[in-house]
Amino acid sequence: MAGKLSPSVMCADLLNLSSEIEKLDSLGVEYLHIDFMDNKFVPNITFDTNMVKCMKKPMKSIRRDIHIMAFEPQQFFDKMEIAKGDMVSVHLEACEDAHAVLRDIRGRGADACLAISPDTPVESVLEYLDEVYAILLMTVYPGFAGQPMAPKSMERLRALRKLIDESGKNVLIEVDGHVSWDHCSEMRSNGADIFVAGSSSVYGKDYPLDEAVKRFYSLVE
Ligand code: S6P
Ligand code: MG
Repeated sequence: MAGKLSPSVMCADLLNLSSEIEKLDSLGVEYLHIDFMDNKFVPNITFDTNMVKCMKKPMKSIRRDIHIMAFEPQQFFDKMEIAKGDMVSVHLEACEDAHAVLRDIRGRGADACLAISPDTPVESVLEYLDEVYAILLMTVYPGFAGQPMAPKSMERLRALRKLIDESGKNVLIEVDGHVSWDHCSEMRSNGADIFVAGSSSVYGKDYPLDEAVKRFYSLVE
């Protein structure tokens, strides 16, 4: 399977959100990465649940990749109108009963994913591998765009890929945080499948969006 792209909408031109989404859609990008924050689990706020819901409107083929950085994330699912076609990540560190939360996501027909922050051991996802579509491996500390990569991120990615492969389960790995032009190919060869692209790649100043997207795909084939 070729690498899939999930541009981080918090890095896009927020005053022209609809056309930003339409542009990605017409370029054939698989996912739109939507960071939702509660100002408790992480010290920041981005979009409210209504905005997360509204982002569905301009979408044709592109799908929502909703990354929920919030305690007890299931309280937001109804308002976001989570449904078939969505991919939804919740943080292991933020759920009292992650099994139940993942079940809730799957029950809505969406792809359920578990996110882990840089200080959470990769082995902690083992007991969830039967229940998830992907593991979202944070390669920065959640909360902000534009950060440097967290230490040991590449080693953690390799270790996670090995654990998943040895388990025999078909689980994808999504990487999120400083997935830069310099790092994305190495992440691909270390086992990442879905790439969250933000200010350090497609939303940087180096290339117009269409060129940036093409360049990204060529680096993560
Ligand atoms: C961080 C968030 C990420 C960022 C992304 C931005 O809390 O989960 O999805 O939006 O990391 O990309 P970059 O290239 O600026 O790190
Ligand atoms: Mg994110």
